[in-house]
Amino acid sequence: MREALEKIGGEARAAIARAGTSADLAAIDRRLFGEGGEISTLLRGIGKVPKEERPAFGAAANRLKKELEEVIAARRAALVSVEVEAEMRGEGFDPTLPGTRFVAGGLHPITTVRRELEDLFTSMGFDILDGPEVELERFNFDALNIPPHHPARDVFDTFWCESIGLLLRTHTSPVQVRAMERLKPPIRVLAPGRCFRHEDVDASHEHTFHQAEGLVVDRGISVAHMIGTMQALLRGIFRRDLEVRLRPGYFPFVEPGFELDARCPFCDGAGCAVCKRKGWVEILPCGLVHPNVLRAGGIDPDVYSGFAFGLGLSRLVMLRYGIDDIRWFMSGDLRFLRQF
Ligand code: FA5
Repeated sequence: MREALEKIGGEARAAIARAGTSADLAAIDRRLFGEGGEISTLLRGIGKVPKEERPAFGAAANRLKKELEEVIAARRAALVSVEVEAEMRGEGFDPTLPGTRFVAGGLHPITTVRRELEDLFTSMGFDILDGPEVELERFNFDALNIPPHHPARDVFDTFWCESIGLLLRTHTSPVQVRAMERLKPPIRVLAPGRCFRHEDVDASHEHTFHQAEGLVVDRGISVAHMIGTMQALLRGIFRRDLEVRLRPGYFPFVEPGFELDARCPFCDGAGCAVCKRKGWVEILPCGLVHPNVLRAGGIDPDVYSGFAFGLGLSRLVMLRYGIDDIRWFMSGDLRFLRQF
């Protein structure tokens, strides 16, 4: 066995010294250390060496392994530096050429529109906030004026985690309270992110979808500020002014609450397939922040007021690009993704 060790060592040292390129060296490395390589096989065979010789043989084999690894590393460094220099001296090498693009993918349409929204709201003085997707029951419901047993809990088809009090957030509204707890008024935040509901999935309902929460809190905030901000949002997304209207809507965390519609951007109100001949498209629910929610966030409702909205980002992206089925977004189908 000792002779075997010496033979492998001698041949390996000579081969490494002879290697003329880093590719030759890589082949030697594989021959010694790869699957079924000479050193690997030798080390695996230690068990067959007589018991009394085993410790000395094991130590010698490991010494050789370490030595050869070091010799290979040193030789590799020398060869690579010679090769790089040769390549740079060689004809056809132009260091001023732009690099090769190594990212082959593109942005998902939801990411594109989310980034546009973030730019737009940043330009209006908003901060962009993030919130946890696994949320406390307190933030998702209680602090939003939805106590246990309130019937409004039923409309959110919630994924509960087994541990008590945790769930996959059903909306981005929990970030409202988190923002109020952390920031002092004036508050202007946009919080885009994923939400989860135990939905019956169809062309317009997914179990995982995107929303963007907006919250403004200051002295004297009214519905007029909210409408102005929503018009700016629509102008940013559809690149022109769209008429809006408010319908009453119920959400326990706003009072008054509204559903905001816009004139259909595709037919200007004449009626088409997108707006189902109504001339209006639903854009988002919104309203003035309920005093109980301000209190839960540590803000005095006698001094401050605010508005909030919960934009269905996935649905807005569908509207913007004329996408007919929300399931395309997570389908991973390249025929769909390549269009953006
Ligand atoms: C909410 O989630 C409220 N938190 C919104 C809100 C925020 C109201 C602030 C008032 C003030 P709603 O459940 O309606 O509300 O959802 C808001 C939007 O998310 C919907 O208009 C829709 O565009 C989108 N949405 C809801 N469920 C789904 C789903 N399963 N798949 C895709 N989009 C959905």
